[in-house]
Amino acid sequence: MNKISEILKQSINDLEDAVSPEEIDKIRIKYLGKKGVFTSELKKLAEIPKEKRPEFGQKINDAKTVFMDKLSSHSSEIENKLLNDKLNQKSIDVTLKGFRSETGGRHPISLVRAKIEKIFINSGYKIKTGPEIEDDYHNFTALNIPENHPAKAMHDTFYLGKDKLLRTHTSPVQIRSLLAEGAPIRIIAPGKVYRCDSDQTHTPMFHQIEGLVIGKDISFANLKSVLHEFVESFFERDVTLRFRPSYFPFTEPSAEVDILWDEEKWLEILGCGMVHPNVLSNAKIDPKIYSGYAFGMGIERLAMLYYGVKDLRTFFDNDLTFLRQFS
Ligand code: 2U9
Repeated sequence: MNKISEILKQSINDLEDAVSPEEIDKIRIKYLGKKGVFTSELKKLAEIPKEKRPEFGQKINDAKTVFMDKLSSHSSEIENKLLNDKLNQKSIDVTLKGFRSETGGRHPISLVRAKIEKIFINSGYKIKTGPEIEDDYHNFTALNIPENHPAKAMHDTFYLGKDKLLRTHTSPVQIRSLLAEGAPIRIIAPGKVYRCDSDQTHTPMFHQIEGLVIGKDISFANLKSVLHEFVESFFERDVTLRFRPSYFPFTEPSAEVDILWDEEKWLEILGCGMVHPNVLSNAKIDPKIYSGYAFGMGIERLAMLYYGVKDLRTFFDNDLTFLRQFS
């Protein structure tokens, strides 16, 4: 029994002399390891008379508990001391400059979209948005593009199942606005559109802005002046426009608009026309009372001209070296 008290005393002394976690660990192994002092004492239980075993066993276990408590408290003390020493040695200079996280910039397509929106907002247009997943009626039928019409095939539609598709233009937004609000109306509809088409000049997703004005006595002359005004505000200079007769199922007459670039070549930038009477009727507007014009443009196309970007696909590569030029 006395020997156990001696061992405990010695083990506590050993712990008190220890100054590092490594030394603490050595002491733990010395006393509690497989061949450790307490372990060996427990093994000796078998050699002593049976009646004395419980008392002796209890004594060893009590001693072990005291030792382990001390080991744990002394170990924490050492770790705290080491941490405090470290903190005192390496004081923190709170006056040093911090690291500022880099801020991003807006994507060129967003910048051009905002620029176009601003021009039309200043002219009294309201912005309208709508779902990118549409149905056949709002994307085609209401726009005078009936079933089996070749224009429908032209649109390279992504179908999502029965009567669900990714809109091929933002025109369904205007149909929904007309049905909800009626005439007169003056709106622009910007947003993503989808066509199953991919090459150097086409991406499966791109951005459009379409405009729609319906009122009494709205004429093609109004359309021409609004678009001229818009193009000059956008490019911030005088621009020569050319209206070329064209065909869209939803407008009649229809035209494509070219601008004179570098005083030498004509570049197509948008399409437009007077809203087809069938489209007005489908949107519950009386074509005998109201008329209107509509136009549509691809934002990527305008962004390429505005910034001098040669390849459409660079807008979708997410290459930061390219994108940083616009922020
Ligand atoms: C309603 C009535 C008429 C929208 C129009 C165009 C002409 C047009 C193209 C430009 C380049 C699409 O992005 S592009 O490929 N768009 O030429 N869009 S008129 O006409 C409408 C829309 C809605 C109710």
